Amino acid sequence: MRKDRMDYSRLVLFNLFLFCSCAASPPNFVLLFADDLGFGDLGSYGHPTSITPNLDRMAAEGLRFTDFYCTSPVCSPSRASLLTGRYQTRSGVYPGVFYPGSRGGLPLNETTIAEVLKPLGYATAVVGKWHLGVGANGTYLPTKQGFDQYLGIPYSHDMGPCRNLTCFPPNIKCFGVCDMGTVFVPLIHNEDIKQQPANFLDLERAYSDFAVDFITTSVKKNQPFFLYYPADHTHYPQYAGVGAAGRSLRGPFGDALLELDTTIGNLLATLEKTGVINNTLIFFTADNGPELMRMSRGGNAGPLKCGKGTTYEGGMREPAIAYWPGTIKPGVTHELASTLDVLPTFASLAGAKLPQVMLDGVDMTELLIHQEKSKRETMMFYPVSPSEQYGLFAVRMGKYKAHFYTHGATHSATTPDKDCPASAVLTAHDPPLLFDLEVDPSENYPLSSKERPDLQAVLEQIKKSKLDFEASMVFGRSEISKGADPNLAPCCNPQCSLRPSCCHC
Ligand code: CSN
Ligand code: MG
Repeated sequence: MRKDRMDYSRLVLFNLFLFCSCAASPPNFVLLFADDLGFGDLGSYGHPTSITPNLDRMAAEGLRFTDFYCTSPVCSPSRASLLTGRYQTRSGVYPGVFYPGSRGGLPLNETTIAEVLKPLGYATAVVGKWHLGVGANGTYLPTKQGFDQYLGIPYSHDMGPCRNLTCFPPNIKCFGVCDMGTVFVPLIHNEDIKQQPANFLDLERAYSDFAVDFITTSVKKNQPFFLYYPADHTHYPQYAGVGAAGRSLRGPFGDALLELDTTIGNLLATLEKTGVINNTLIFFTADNGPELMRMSRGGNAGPLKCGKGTTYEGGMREPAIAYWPGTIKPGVTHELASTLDVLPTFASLAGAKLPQVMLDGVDMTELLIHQEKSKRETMMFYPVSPSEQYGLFAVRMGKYKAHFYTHGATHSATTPDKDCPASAVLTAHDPPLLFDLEVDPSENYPLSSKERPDLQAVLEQIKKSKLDFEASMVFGRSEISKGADPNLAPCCNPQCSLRPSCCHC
């Protein structure tokens, strides 16, 4: 009797062992984040002359979102929300964006996706444009925020002299002007400046090689991995190396986008070659809408109104694709989703603990894998410079969006729409401007509750949701208002005497 029991417990142990060794290892994550890319910029989102075969294949074979939002119409706040699952107002990454000598950064007590995954043994790396601060002695670099490795530029590549930025044909100066009064844009490896100025014509190849090496090494070590690739492309001034320069029909923007798509192709090929493609979720989206002020050289919001800098749809609705062969079925979803939802989704898929803070994101797992309804009911729109005084500029609930304030932006100037440029001054709307985005995604035709008495209830519900949300919002101390100190701008030659130009190695 006693012996039988022993055997039985042995059998249980043996089965447990079998189960554990057979169960799939936690999935890998590749998070692709384009810069200043509009809703209408990908081939798969309708652009007639963009060349994006790899993203288009991901869109065709994965889940393509039509109603996916970032949280800010500019860069740094949008990135803070992506990595923390929290509106930028909580973390303090506002107003506007970080600059080369910025004193602040994404606060170190915020928990990033990398920090969520680290306790489970993930290898973590970021390659590309960080833009969440550098600070004194690299206080805010990615290696201080849960990433094992980093290769990239610390902020936008127009935040430095463009002198070394050449476009097609090679050795022609890029169109436009950049920030001349600061240091050359450095290429940083982990915490060290590797090049200053960064060699832009070779940068995408360096990124691709670094990312391919990171994937290959992680697979060899049998380690699950998280690769975050916030691309410099397609931010102004658009550039491309020799492989892509002059190859698109769309000029420098098309070339930059083609170069980004080519890197994505390299990553897909590496995931296939190393045999992990079926255990990897690849998620693509972008940080904010197109910079319409660059005219035909900028991005395209497709059917959406205005672009970067505004809380109209063009500023914050983005292409988004979830690709995971064998797990995510091909399709298109019109469900509401956001960059805020990436952290809870990755955490859920990995079996990781959520940070014990107020999160604004919801888990998209059921939506991705079982085509269930999104748990997200609302999307809140903060402007470039959020304030407690004005609060939310707009709220989307279901198919309706209500604008409480509208404001044009320099970044969205030059189109025929008079609501987009900065000359469209800050305007309060009471009653709010209400649109049905299912029938009017372009926000052309405000609905009137005089003609449609049924809408009164919708407006009341939206107002209540706004009040509840704002009551729950505790503004974090503003990191960007800490200002900038030119001596904090990254310099490869720190003792040199003629800053910023002597920061050249
Ligand atoms: S952003 O672009 O960093 O991608 O948002 O390169 O808001 O004043 C935005 N801005 C320079 C920029 C300035 C940028 C601003
Ligand atoms: Mg941007």
